[in-house]
Amino acid sequence: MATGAANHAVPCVAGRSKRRNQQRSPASLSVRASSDANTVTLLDYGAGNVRSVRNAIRHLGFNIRDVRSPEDILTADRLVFPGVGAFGSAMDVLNRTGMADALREYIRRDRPFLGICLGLQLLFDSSEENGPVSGLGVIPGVVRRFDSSEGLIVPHIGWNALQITKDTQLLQGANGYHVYFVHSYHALPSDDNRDWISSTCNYGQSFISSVSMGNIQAVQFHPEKSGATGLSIFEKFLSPNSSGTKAPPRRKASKLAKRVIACLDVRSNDNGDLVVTKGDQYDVRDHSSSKEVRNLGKPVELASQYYIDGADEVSFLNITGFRAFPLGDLPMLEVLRCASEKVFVPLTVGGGIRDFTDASGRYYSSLEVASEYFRSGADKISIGSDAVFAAEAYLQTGVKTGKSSLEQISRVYGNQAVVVSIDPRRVYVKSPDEVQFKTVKVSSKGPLGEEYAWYQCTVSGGRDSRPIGAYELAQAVEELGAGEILLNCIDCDGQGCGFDIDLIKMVSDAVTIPVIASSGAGAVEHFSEVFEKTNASAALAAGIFHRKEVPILAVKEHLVDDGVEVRMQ
Ligand code: 1PR
Repeated sequence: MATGAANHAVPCVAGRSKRRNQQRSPASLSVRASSDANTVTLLDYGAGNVRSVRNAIRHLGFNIRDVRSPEDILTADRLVFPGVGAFGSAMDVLNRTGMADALREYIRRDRPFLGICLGLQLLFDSSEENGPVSGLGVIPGVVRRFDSSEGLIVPHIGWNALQITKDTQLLQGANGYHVYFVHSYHALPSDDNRDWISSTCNYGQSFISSVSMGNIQAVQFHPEKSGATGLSIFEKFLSPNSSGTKAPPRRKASKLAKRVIACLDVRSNDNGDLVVTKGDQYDVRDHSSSKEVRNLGKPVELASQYYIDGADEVSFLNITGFRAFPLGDLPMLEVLRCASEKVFVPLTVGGGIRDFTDASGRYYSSLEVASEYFRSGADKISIGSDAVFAAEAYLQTGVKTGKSSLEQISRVYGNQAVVVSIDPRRVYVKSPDEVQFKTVKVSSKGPLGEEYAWYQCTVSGGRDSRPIGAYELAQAVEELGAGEILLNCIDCDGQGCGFDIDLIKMVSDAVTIPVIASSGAGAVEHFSEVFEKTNASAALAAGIFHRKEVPILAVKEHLVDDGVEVRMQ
């Protein structure tokens, strides 16, 4: 399914940059792009979503000329190649269309080239991904999967620190800065490719985070999602004379940072306006006489502010998406489109991702719903209720049908693009024998002195409880293709008393994919506690940020003081 080509949304006015406003008349735009200093050629072979790359290029003031044929590659002045999807299918498309040969020739001529993510990996001899599969063969070496057998969390998702090994204009000043990665495969340094390597990163072992030779550059990370650091790297490629030199980082950075995520629960209020709301244990209505849905602000404005404030990611949860057809929710799609033009860190969106038949009888697969979210600017989608049903079916039958939304979406977009959001409620028991689900010995006893609890999953925003525990669900969805878990806790949501450490430890020890701890943050100390006591990769909060009780920067400074590595801008 073509997923990346139809990104023609009307740009949000506030997302335009200075250079856009100096652009030429429509007549001059039809001149061959290769002679236009403000135009960059983009190789989007239609296997995934490159909207974020397009947004970053436009934000930096450049026009985009799409590659339609191998000749467009050869006539490019500057070529950006953001590889998406699996290595093998990308090479199939490139070989079939003649673009592989054109790319090799373009690179042989030493023309300005920037490969991103898979766009770096494809330069190598081959990859183990569903293979071995031959690559473009420009750089000696094999692309391998990160090894999770010793407990390494795979995919490698998040902000890792660049260790610059070669002086290049592209990465000038970026040494020690965190940039955003999301991948399961990586290229390893060797004697044969040493001359190419311009930076490495540390994750389990040292892997190649960028290569550079003459005018050929490629990065494993996503400059378009790496905040101000990434945009400045991107700009140095697009406009080689831009200075963009950064001061050395204020703090030593050497590994994958723990992430701090701002979450926006979004729904329509009683007037039909889409607002950011926030519940207490998932109840989002005011307890005054009005009983209105709490309105804490406008989604795009808040998301943009959190980006500026240093959020490592922003999540939108369409909390009533389970009720209606999400593609009918055009304001939500517009929110995504506008946010993605201003927010240059990853955006996740969830709510209502499932198969759906509308009033006229037309059937939409969950994959179509997810594709629309991706096209509108999401980097990851998050599945709640539907993942619970898929996990229950899988645990009952032991069969992966391949038909669940989770399986379909992760097969097409990769598991790193699929988050499963879990909404569990604590159920106290006297003894683990009372239930068939995994229990924990709780830190604080239950109301009747119970020493144990299990965490019962719910669907439809906590309205219906299901016969499955959070532990069992987490393991099942990992097997079905989830790349990350967003672990909420209804008991703690909005309470400000800290994360549910018992739950988060249990789940983060049970899976090898990243776990985002959510619900209950009320003070900076709660963030250090969750990172010290559990294996969580990220911590998410909503209420304290919306109510401006604790700034994101204060959270990060506290974490740094406590010895937790985080991204500082
Ligand atoms: O089931 O696929 O349609 O997805 C629905 C999504 O909406 C799920 O991710 C579910 O968690 C979310 N959701 C549904 N109802 C609510 C509600 O609040 N009534 N919000 C809801 C869940 C929980 C967190 C919250 C943290 C942090 N929100 O994301 O942001 O608990 O809050 P805090 O820091 O203020 O404590 P589907």
